[in-house]
Amino acid sequence: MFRISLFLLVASWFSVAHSEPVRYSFASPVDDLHGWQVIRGEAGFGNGGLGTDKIKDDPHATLLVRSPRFRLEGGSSVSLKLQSGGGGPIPTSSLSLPVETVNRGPLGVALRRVTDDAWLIRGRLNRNGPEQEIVFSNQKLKELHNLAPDEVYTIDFFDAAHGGWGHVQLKEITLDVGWVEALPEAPAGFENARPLFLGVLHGRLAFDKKELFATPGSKVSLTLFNSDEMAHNWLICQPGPKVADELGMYVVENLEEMTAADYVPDDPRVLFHSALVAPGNSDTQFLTIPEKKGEYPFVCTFPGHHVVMRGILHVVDTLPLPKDNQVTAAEPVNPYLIEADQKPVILRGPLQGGTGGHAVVCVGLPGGVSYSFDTHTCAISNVWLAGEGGFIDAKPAWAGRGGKALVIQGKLQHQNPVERKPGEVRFSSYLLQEDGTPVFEFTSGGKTLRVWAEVSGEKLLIHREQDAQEPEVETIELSH
Ligand SMILES: [Cu+2]
Repeated sequence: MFRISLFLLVASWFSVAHSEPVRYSFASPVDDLHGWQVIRGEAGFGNGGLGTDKIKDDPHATLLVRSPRFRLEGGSSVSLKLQSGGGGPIPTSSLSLPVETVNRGPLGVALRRVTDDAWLIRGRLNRNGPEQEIVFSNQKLKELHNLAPDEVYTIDFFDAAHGGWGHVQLKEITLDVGWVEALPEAPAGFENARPLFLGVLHGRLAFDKKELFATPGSKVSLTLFNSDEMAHNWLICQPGPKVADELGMYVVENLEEMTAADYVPDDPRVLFHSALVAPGNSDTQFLTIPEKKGEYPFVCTFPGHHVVMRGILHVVDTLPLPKDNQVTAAEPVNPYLIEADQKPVILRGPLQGGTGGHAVVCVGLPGGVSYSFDTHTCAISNVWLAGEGGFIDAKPAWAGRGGKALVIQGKLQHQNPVERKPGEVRFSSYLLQEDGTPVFEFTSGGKTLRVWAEVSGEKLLIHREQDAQEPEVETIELSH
């Protein structure tokens, strides 16, 4: 009979934990938070996704939006699509997020451990502009799951920036995780209790945390998830170096009495306690933290566990920033896709795609028009429109050992078939005009020539000037 009821508990737990990947689309005009919560600021839908509703670059209250709670499983995955501003460095905890935006403040997403607000994986756009995908490393998620299988997380999306590109939109997120069932309904007065979670390290007689923190007199909920193979509980005790040991020993020495009492001694030093939590089950208690600051031991009193299965609840005036060395930043899928967002970008190197070459200068203009100048033939060799991910993929050239060619991204509009004989022309240099675009200078038969390109409506005008005479102009039609 006992075996059967235990099985049912396990079954109910895991039926909740396992689910299909969930894809949240925040693309406007859907205008639906899908159960996410606005923690700070004002959320709005515009510009193709979830963000602030203010005039985007102006100062505003920091926006913080939070996903429902989940646990990681062995094969969990998280991917997000963001667009617009890249923002500044992201702090290691949501507790450090400014209340009001700052110039070039943080914008982005993070994996938040609920109990201490640590942002363990953080992600942001690596450039301003169109949609980019950010994927949290599956390896990192797996490591976190192995470290603490019962741990509870949220995804946080935030905008704490103003100034140029001081806004961001969350367009879509796909989460393949184990959803955490809702906590029991809070009793009156505990509606805003801060949720704390304890889990168990499998087979190691240890909680997944040695420390918890709370402020004097605050309301918290404390949930014990137990995915271990044996039962556990927690007692929070009066401060004192021997209290946890003495309560634990009392249980061991009075087993018959204590088994009937779920291993909770009737002792005034026990301030709070959980139920006895069977494998695969959970228990939530709502607590009012004592007014007196101090170090309150928490301990499992299942017979014998108290020797090692314990920690400290610190009652302190200010919640500390989480101590953690596991924080990582999420890389956008390909950070080497180069884009010109605010001013022209110039890259030199061998080029692949179109009329390739070994010594090429590539120019990407804001708006997507891109071209290359081949320094051997001294001609504009390719004209193309940047694609979704930018105008050049620099990964082969820059990643790893690098040294390979830059790769044209997007739609080729024009290739220059001109082939000059070696020695016919000699490249000198390029000079930058006021708008940041280059003028290429070279010599041929003792004469100085210049070439530059200019966008005019749906056309690219290529100017060729010889010895400061009136330039001739070639027009290349651009089709999107
Ligand atoms: Cu235990």
